[in-house]
Amino acid sequence: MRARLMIVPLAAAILACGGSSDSTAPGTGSTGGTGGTGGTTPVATTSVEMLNTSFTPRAIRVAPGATVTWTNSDGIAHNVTFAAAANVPASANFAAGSVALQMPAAAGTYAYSCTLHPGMSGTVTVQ
Ligand SMILES: [Cu+2]
Repeated sequence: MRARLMIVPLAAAILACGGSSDSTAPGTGSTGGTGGTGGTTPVATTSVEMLNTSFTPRAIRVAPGATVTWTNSDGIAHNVTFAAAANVPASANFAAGSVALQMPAAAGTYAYSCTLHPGMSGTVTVQ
């Protein structure tokens, strides 16, 4: 009985070692994922085009408080709606022309989307 009880902790220790080396591998994987995000390096611009139901460029980088202009080239209605934390008022739906919105003064990456089209999203990085 006691001998078995001693074997169990040993087995657990071995499993723990295996587990920790396994968790290292996913960590490396997620680092690769970060590299993938790096693939969408924010573009320094204050102009975003709405085309083919997507924002182009999808990720932009602006100065604090900058005014960003979204131009709809799609011929169908879109909008620009930031997450509430950004404290940027949502645009109306518009099918042509453009809308200009002032970005937050606080540094950060702010996600926004078109609420009419799931998956139509972008980010503004203020820095
Ligand atoms: Cu849309």
